[in-house]
Amino acid sequence: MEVGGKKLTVQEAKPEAFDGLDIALFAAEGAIAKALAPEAVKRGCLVLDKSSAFRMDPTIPLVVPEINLEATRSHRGIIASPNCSTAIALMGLYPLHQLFGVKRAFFATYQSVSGTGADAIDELEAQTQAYAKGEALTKKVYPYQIFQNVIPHIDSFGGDGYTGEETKMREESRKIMGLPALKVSATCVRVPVVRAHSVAVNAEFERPVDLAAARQALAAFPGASLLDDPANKVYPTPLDFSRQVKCGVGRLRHDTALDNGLAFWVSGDNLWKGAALNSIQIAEAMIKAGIPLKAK
Ligand code: 11C
Repeated sequence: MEVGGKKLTVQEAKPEAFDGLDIALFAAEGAIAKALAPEAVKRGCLVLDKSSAFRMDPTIPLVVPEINLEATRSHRGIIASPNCSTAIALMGLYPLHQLFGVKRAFFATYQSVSGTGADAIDELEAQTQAYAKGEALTKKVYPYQIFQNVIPHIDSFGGDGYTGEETKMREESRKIMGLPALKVSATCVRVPVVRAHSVAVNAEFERPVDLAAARQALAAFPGASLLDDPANKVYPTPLDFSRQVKCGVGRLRHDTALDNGLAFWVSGDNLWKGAALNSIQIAEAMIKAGIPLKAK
């Protein structure tokens, strides 16, 4: 394969392919991660895994480096990276939690089709082309047409009526922020956007929210860019935050339905901060902090 002007050799990921490696970035399905990560660990390799296979295992750190890098110190060879919508939402919520102490949070997501995969990008493109040509629209990936539509259904439904994606947002936020009793309720929605997820967050805090202090904290947080000047139409959008390292946060205002509440909006690249970039940032931050890559 040629990547960035360099020729790279692609090998099948067999157990012995991990011999002699320091770090492996896994971006495969859970079943593949479960089969191959222990093989890589056996060979002395640190696995940074993007799948959901290990995230809720209490012996495995689930890490966003701007939030809980310290959790990597206890790793036993595998470190999990969160679901994209969780990582993106927390780039707004965590710095505000540091300041005011979060008590409860409501998330409403606007998730791009690239979160589903390449087939879903093709489906949105094909439906757009068919509409432009006046042809019939077909669907395979989603249960409903995604072009000119939104679908309030991501992952499968659980017995409590929440989808897997909504449950991940609750459980992963609790684990990453170290707040096991945090009250979280999410509604996850697929929208006809190719790349970058957005999240509308309404959060209640222990202490009164000062908008100027909130803006200052977000502007100083390494994972966030503050874009918050609605009078001049300045707020983040998924198009502007595609292929961006930081997530955009804006539309800050007091929440009128919650005590000490704040409403805000976050957009971030689900394929970067929501996926491989977070794993790379974990490795970089560990090396910078002198945290051993080798399991104890
Ligand atoms: C989506 N967030 O947008 C999902 C994709 O647990 O890593 C990633 C699923 C995960 O459909």
